[in-house]
Amino acid sequence: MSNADQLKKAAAEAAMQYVEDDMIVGVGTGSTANHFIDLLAGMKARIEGTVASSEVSADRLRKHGIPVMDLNSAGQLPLYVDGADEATEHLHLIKGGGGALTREKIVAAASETFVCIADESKLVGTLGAFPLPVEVIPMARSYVAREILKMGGQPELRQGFITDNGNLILDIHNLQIANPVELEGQLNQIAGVVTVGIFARRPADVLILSGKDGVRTLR
Ligand code: ABF
Repeated sequence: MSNADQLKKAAAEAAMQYVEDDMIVGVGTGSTANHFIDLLAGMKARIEGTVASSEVSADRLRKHGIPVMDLNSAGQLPLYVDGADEATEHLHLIKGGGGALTREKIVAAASETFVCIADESKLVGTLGAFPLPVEVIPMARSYVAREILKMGGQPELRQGFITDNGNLILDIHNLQIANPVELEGQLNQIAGVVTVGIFARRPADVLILSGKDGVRTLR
């Protein structure tokens, strides 16, 4: 396992302490979340099931024999564990590099505690060096891109990518996100935007960061 992968696994291991018996656990997407899924397999008999934030994660969960439930039948979730592309000390995040941001935002919204797991390289002072993913309805692609240009961002269509919901992703470059709560709201207001990859209005509740000196937790 590479060093980077070991750090991701360490963060996932630290998140296991939040999993309790009989829980329905919200499970995220990406290489860090994959470590969490693999660890969850070790206690699958003790949890009631999971809700997945993507088809890819649902497949991985099922391969381990972990039950995957529909959010509509699961109701409010006690816990959601997922990675991020960038995170601040205020627990604001950029997510969606893997394209699963809409379901991730829904699962985060429906969860009491959102535990974000990441290696320390994801911690930034200001969000925006990572291109901000925005999921858009296909017919609104050009309109949304023009509106984003007016706001000073450089939108780029993610080539050859369709989300689990049948939509497109614009990745916005050159943003210095000084006020994530405000920008999340502004982008959400553009007609045709489905989901913005800023998670600031509903930030993480716990941020587990792993580095060469160990794991630390921000709240
Ligand atoms: C998901 O996976 C996303 O929101 C984010 O884009 C990505 C992080 O992936 P990784 O853990 O592979 O860096 O959580």
